[in-house]
Amino acid sequence: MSHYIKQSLRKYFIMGSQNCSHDPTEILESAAEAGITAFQFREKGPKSLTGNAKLELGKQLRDICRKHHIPFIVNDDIDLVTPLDADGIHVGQEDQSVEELRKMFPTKIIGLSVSNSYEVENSPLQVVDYVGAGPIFATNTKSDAKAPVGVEWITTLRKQFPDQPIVGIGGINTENALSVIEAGADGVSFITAITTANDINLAVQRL
Ligand code: TZP
Ligand code: MG
Repeated sequence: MSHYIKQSLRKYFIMGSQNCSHDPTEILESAAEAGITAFQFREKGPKSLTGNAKLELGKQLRDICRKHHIPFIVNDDIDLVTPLDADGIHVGQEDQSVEELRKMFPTKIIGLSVSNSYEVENSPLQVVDYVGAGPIFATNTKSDAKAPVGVEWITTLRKQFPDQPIVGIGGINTENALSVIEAGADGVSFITAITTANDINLAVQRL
């Protein structure tokens, strides 16, 4: 399981329609063709879809992931996990407890964001499949993002948890992705590195 998770975290693309200047299904299709290894549906914040429109977009994006054999993870929306038959769910520190989630979804992938040692000490990491560590670099994508923690946060986590699947998040692009991997992450996750790329194929290759 852990080996499969680590491989899936390698190039982990996250987005919702609010991040896209054109059709999100086209963007995901291009990214999947180019070789992303996982996708997270994060439909939230200003200009995001709600209700049935959100569900319908989720289904389309899920089908693209299925076609390309990559895990489809939903962000926060516990209510979407079953209707979308998602492969997993990613939550932050302020969301539903991961112990509760594990009871609800015994076999799904569960990811948890951790930004500092306090959060790590107070999180039951044994029930999660991977941690998202960040924001590593400054980002404008998430309005309530915490201060950047740098690749040192990856180094710290890797020392403390030699076998834990870890993915970096926040401000990761084609120029700095390697530094995140070199610090010990299993992979990188990113929104704007793809949604604003002129050439999605090239951006995924470089990442
Ligand atoms: N969580 C921490 S930073 C972030 C999220 C969802 C946004 C990442 O977006 P980008 O565009 O890759 O910096
Ligand atoms: Mg959240």
